[in-house]
Amino acid sequence: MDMLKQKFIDKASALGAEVKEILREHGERQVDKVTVSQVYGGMRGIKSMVWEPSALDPEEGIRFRGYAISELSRLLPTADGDAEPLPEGLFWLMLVGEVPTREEVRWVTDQWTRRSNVPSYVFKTLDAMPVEAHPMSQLTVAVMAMQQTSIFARRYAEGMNRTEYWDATYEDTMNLLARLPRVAAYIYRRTYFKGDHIPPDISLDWAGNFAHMLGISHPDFKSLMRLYLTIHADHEGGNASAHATHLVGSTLSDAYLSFAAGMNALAGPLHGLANQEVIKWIFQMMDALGTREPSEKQIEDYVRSTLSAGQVIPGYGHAVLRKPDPRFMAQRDFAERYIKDSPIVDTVWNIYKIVPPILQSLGKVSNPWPNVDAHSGALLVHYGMDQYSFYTVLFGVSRAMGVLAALCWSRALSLPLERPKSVTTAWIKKYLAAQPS
Ligand code: CMX
Repeated sequence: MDMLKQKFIDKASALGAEVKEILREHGERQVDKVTVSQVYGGMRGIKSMVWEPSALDPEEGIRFRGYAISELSRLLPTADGDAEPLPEGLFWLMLVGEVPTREEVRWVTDQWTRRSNVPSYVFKTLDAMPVEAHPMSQLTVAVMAMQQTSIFARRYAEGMNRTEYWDATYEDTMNLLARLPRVAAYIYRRTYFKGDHIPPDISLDWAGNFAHMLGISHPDFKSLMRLYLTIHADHEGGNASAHATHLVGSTLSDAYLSFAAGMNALAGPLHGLANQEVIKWIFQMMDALGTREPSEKQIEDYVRSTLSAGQVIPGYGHAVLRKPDPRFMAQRDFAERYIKDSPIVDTVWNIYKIVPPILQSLGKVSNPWPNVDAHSGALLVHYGMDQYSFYTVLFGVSRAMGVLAALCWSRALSLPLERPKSVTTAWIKKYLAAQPS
């Protein structure tokens, strides 16, 4: 058994025993009360699932196994000569709850390199699609094509014992994570560069090799990819892509089927697609104003016209966060360290000054602050990646680490089929009528 797998099952066995005990002693105790607004309102705040890799605090933002993003930058191993954390280290941390050593991170890089071969029929499947197909649709199709190679699906069909589900899920997770950069880079190059593909460089780390295969040659772009793939990896379990992965996984669908479901959720404009919408909106504003350097007054007028047209300001607001997203701040910090004089970055910073008070003044927006998507596109544009319809694929490659680490935990803890109860409005009315007001 490999060392990460061994470490994972040791931790999972210990936590599994603890959970059994918690359920035996406290199973009937109440965690929370549910309100009628929550029943109608997208289940906001209802505590109804466990998710080990990360937890989200409305004020402080995301913590991966208790560590804030600022701490990860200090604690996780980096590539030689780089300051940004290696995403492989975050995956290790999310899976087993320990900050890995340099050697352990190197081991993950090596594993993912060894497992990165993508069957040629997957590329042929992609080539059968029109290049105009949205890159997120292409990603889901490629993941579904790879499902044919699922170790979980094969072993399940052969009659696998349920005590081995976690093992097969771990194998699928490692293989899928290893292959995703290759698949995503293939989609990028076929969609925007007439299929002029760049072979992998196996001397590089996971994110560095991804940057290389995308074909963006600026050396800082590798650093950006390392940071980008780290900070987008997980946002606890209730967000739509994580929850969709979890829900589908709860039927014992394998990692490929489950992750593809999560990616379909990420492709929605209220979720991950917001990262493309932000830059699309900024480009539209610049075109409408006829300048690449809009003034604060011009931005303010454009924000108001967007709201009057009944549209949201993409990249602002959040279902849980109530402060500026630390992932936005981490990208701002990256821009401060690496980028001088970029009109697109300056515009993003000006939007950050202007949008929150306007949203606040509407009196209905729960969180007027920027989320992760408000900044990411500007960094990509700066390094020459202005094909914004690809941006959500980058988010998806990163998000795979969190949702698949969580899927390993679901299998190891034998979490059951997810099946919440729905009610009709007639039931709500009857229930309310029977309650003292
Ligand atoms: N611009 C304009 N109006 C906004 C807004 C924004 N950025 N954010 C919220 N509102 C509005 C909502 O549309 C809602 O209006 P109605 O009551 O008229 O329907 C009202 O404010 C209350 O919504 P909320 O409680 O503040 O926010 P929700 O939890 O319902 O939704 C989110 C959260 C992210 C969908 C919402 O803020 C939004 O649409 N933001 C823009 C899209 C975006 O950036 N999404 C990415 C989120 C991060 C990610 O998943 O990647």
